[in-house]
Amino acid sequence: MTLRIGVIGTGMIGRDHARRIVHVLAGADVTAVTDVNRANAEGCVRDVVPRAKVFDDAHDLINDASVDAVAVCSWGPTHEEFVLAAIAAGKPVFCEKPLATTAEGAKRIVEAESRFGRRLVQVGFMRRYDRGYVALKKTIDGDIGAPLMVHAKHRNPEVGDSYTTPMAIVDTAIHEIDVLRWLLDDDYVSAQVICPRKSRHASSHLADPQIVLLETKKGIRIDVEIFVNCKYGYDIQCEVVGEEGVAYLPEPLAISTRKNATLGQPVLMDWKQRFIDSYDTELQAFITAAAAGTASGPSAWDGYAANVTSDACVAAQTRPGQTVAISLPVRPSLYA
Ligand code: NAI
Ligand code: ISE
Repeated sequence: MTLRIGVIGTGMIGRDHARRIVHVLAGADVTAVTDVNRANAEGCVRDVVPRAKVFDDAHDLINDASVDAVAVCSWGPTHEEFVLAAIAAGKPVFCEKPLATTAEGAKRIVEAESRFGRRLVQVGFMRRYDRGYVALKKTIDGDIGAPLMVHAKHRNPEVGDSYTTPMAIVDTAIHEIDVLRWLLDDDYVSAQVICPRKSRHASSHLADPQIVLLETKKGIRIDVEIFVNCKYGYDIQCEVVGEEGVAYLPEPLAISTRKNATLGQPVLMDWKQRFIDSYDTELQAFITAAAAGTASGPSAWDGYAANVTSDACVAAQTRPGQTVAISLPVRPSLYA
C-alpha cells in the first residue's frame, strides 16, 4: 500500500522533500500540498508532484481521507499548530526542525502525543542519519575513551536581513543542540553565549559570529561556533576530544587538486547538498514507520529537549558572560 503524504509548506525544503518522496524514495506518494502562497503549491504540483491536490487550508489537508501522513515544512512558528492537528487526526507527522519555537509549545506536543499513547512525530533532525555523524558516534562510543570536550562549528556563507540573532540558536544551532545530545547520549545542564568581534558582513541587527558554550550532565564541555556570514562556504565541523584520542566528523567527499603551486579542495556553498543523503534516509525512515501507523527517530521529546536548550541559549544571548541553567522534567515512558 502506498503511503499518501500531504505536504504543508512547499518552499525550499518542502518542495525538496516532496521531490525525494515521489522521485527518490520508496513506498509513498505526495497526494496533497498546501501553502499560504498558493503559487508555491501550484508550482510544486506542476513541476514536482503531479498527482497532488492543492488544498487552501492546512487543516483540511491534515484531516482529508486522501492523506495518511503529514510533512510539516512551513515556517517554524506554524509547526506546533499543525503537529497537534496531525496528532489529533491520529496521523504520523514529520515535522521539520524546530518542533516548535518555544519549549512550552514543544511540551504541548509531547503531552498530546503521550495522551495519544503511540509515537506519531518524527522531527527533522537529519544529522542523526548522516553517515559521517553515524560513524563518529560509533567511534566515540568505544575508541577514544570517555568524551571530555566537543568543538563544533556551524558556518553558513551568508544569510538575509530577515535572519535574527535568536535564529542563530532556534534555526541554526538547534542542529548541534540535538545531534550532540544524541552523539554523547547526554543532556545539558547549562548554556552561555559569547559574542566575539562582529563581522562587517553581518546585518546591523545580527550578532555574528556567536559562540555557544554548553555543559552536559556528564560534565562534558562543548563550544559551538555559529558563523552565518563566513562568506567562504557551508562548513560543518565537529571534533570530539576523549580521554585517549580525538574523533572528527569527516569532511564531505571532495576531490583534492594540486595545480599552480596550490593544493586545493572545494567547499560546499549550499546546506541542501551537505546533508542531501541524510534527508533521503530520514524521510525513508519516516515512510517506513508511518506505513505501520507510527514514527521513529528524533522524537517529540528530542524536539522538546532541543527547544528547552535553545530557549536557554536565547536567554543567554541577552546575559553576556552569564550561564543559564537547563533542566528537563522526567521523560514520559512513551520516549523511554
Ligand atoms: P521557505 O520560506 O523556503 O518555505 C516555507 C514555506 O512555508 C513557504 O512557501 C511559505 O509560504 C509556507 N508557509 C508559511 N506558513 C504557512 C502556513 N501557515 N501554511 C502553509 N504554508 C505556510 O522556508 P524553508 O527554508 O523551506 O524552511 C521551512 C522549514 O524547514 C523551517 O522550519 C526551517 O527551519 C526548516 N529547514 C530545515 C532545514 C534542515 O536542514 N533540516 C534546512 C532548511 C529549512
Ligand atoms: C537552515 O534552516 C537549516 O536548517 C540548515 O541546516 C542550517 O545550516 C541553516 O543555518 C539554517 O538556517
